[in-house]
Amino acid sequence: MENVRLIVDSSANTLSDPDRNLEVVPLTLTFGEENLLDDENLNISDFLTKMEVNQEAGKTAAPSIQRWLDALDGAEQAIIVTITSGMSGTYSSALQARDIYLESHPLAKIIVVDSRSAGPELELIIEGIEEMLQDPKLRFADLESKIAEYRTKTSLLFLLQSLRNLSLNGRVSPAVAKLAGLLKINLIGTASVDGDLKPLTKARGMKKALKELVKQMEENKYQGGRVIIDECENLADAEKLKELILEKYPDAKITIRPMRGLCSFYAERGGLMVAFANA
Ligand code: X90
Repeated sequence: MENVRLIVDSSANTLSDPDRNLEVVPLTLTFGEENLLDDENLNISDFLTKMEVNQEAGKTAAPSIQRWLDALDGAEQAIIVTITSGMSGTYSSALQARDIYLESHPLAKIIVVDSRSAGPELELIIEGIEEMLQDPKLRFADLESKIAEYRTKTSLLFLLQSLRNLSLNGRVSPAVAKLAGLLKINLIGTASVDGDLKPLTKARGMKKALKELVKQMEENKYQGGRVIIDECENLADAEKLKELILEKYPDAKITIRPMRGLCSFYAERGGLMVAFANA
C-alpha cells in the first residue's frame, strides 16, 4: 500500500525521514523560562548537562494539537503512533488533531495508535507497520486490527539508574517514586498492560543488571528476533548488553541508538531501554 504517512512523537528516539514517509512530532522540554523542542536541532549532551546543573526540576509537555496538524497536512492516509496514554497527554492531543483534520478532510483515513509504551518499542511498531505496508493487497481498513495483533508481540524493558525526573514530574506512583530515594539504584522494569512504568526487580551493579535484562527478555518469550536498544550516554553498557544477547541468540538482529530528548529527560544518564519482538 502506497502513500501512507507514518507519524510518531519524539519519544520514539527517531528522526523524520522522507525516504520512510516518516514525520516526527516533537514534545517540549522546559527548564525555568526556556522551552526546548525535542527535534533534530536539540543537542542532547548539552541538554543533559543543563538538566544536571539545573536546581529546579525540568518539565515536559505533549505536542500541541497544531504540531500534529502540521504533520498531517496534506495526508490522505496516515498512521500516528504515540507514547503511552498512561503517562502522557500526547495520545489525547493526537486524537483531537485527528478529529479537527477530518472536519476539513472528510475523506482522509487516519489511525491513531496508543503504543502503551515509549522509546524503542514505538520504532518497532513503526517497523512492523512498514512491513505490513509492503503487502500490495492489504486494505487500509484492515490495518488497525493488524497493528493491534502485532503489538501483542512487542515488549519493552528498561534499566534506570535514577527515577528523579519521573518522580518529580509525577509520572510514577508514590510507591515507585519511593524507590527514587535509593542510591545507586539499577531498577529494571517494563511497560505494564495499561502503559505505566512497572518495576520488576533491582540489581546490584551493572553486570548483574545486564544479565537480569536478558533473563527478563527470556521470560517475556524472546526467541532471537529483532531488538532495539536505546541508550542515554551509555553506549558501553548498550554494547555489553548486545554481546550478552548475541551469546544466547546468535541470530538476533540488534540495533543500538542514542535516546533523543524526551527519553533522555526521563531515563536519565546511564539509562537503557530495550524493545524486542517475539517470533
Ligand atoms: O510531558 C509529557 O506528556 C511526556 C511524559 C512522558 C513520561 C514517560 C516517559 C518515559 C521515558 C523512562 C522509562 C520507561 C518507562 C516506560 C513505561 C511505559 C523513559
